[in-house]
Amino acid sequence: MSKSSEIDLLLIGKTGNGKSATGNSILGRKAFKSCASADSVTKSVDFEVGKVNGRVVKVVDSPGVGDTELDKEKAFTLVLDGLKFAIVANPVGYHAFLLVLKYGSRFTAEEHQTVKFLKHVFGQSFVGDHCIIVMTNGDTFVNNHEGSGKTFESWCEEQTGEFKEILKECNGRIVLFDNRTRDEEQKTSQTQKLMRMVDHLRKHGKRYTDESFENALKTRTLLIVEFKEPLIREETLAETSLMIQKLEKLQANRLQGSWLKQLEDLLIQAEALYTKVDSQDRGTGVLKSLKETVQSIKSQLSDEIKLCFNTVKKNEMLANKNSKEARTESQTDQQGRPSCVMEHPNENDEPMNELLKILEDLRLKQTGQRRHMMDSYSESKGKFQNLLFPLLLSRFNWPSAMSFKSFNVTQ
Ligand SMILES: Nc1nc2c(ncn2[C@@H]2O[C@H](COP(=O)(O)OP(=O)(O)O)[C@@H](O)[C@H]2O)c(=O)[nH]1
Ligand SMILES: [Mg+2]
Repeated sequence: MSKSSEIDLLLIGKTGNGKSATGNSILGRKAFKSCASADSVTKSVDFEVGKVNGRVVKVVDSPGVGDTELDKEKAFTLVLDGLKFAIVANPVGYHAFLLVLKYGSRFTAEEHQTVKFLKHVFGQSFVGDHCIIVMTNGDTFVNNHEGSGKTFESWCEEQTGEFKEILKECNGRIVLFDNRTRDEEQKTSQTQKLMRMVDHLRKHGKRYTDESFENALKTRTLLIVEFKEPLIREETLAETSLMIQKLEKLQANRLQGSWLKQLEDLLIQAEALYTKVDSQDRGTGVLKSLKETVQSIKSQLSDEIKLCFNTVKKNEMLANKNSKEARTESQTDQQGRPSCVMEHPNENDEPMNELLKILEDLRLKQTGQRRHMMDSYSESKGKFQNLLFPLLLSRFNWPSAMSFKSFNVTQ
């Protein structure tokens, strides 16, 4: 597919708009499978080469964007991989992207989403630099305006809203196609009109190449991470919720059994989770708040481990002090002197003071962290209220899991 043709065209657009039928009209033969049923839509990238007015034209048909399944991961991946393949497998690039729209179906929010999606995939300027709109169902247009004398051009000028915007962005490059016509003259004239627009783009612009696609990598990555964010969020919050529950259990049974070992394991788990979320974020910043949540749990675990070490240290020092006192007492007995008074009484209180200080610091820190986590939770809740949080709230009893134990130093 990499050999350069005189003209390379890529068909894009929503399933059912008539991409394959348009490809067939351009090539003048039934090259692509075009059908009314959504079951047999183009699922892979197909290309066909033909001669149009003596010029070699390559037409590439891609899987449709914006069909009813686009919200499903499988369909998303299929479309994205298909478009990627269409670009990468044809490194010489395309002279034009034919954005296929269907006359009669309004330029809806869904169509607008399709264009937005394609901009994310190909780069923000691809519509302005490389797109030609092919409006199919030209026969319906003619039937609707029969006798009114309205031309397609004047109809375009009357349009408002999103459609007007996209047409403006395309510098008015639009052509009406009737893919069902049997009129040879009409077949030729609509294809020739399209070819004139392609030639105009050829003269004034560059091909859309692999390099242009590389440049759009940032927006494409953003699109992918944004798409996957709800799922990553659900998985991560489920894992962090379990970690918090474990931490709370360990905090309630300090210094018992393999307490330290369990804490350390939990910290390793939190660190691994942080690394995972960080790599899933792919430098886009989309998962920032999620990373902060995991970071906060990591800090709390580190603090808990620090506390554990200090407690052990304190116990050791107390044990040392007791054995020193016992030794001093026995020496005094032997030498017959009065009992020894400790030289630096305050020094012996140091471990306890240190522990109290750590406990207080921890309490203050965790209170702050809890506030921060609840804030980011509320923020996310606003964003995803229709998606995952009601589910999480019910499934993981989130607010109670988030209420970290604060240490009461007076107890
Ligand atoms: N009436 C009419 N139907 C069309 C036209 N272009 C495509 N169709 C029909 O629209 C349906 C979907 O076309 P298809 O090329 O498979 O769309 P794709 O999914 O975008 O490739 C098919 O039943 C086509 O026959 C057109 O210009 N006029
Ligand atoms: Mg098709």
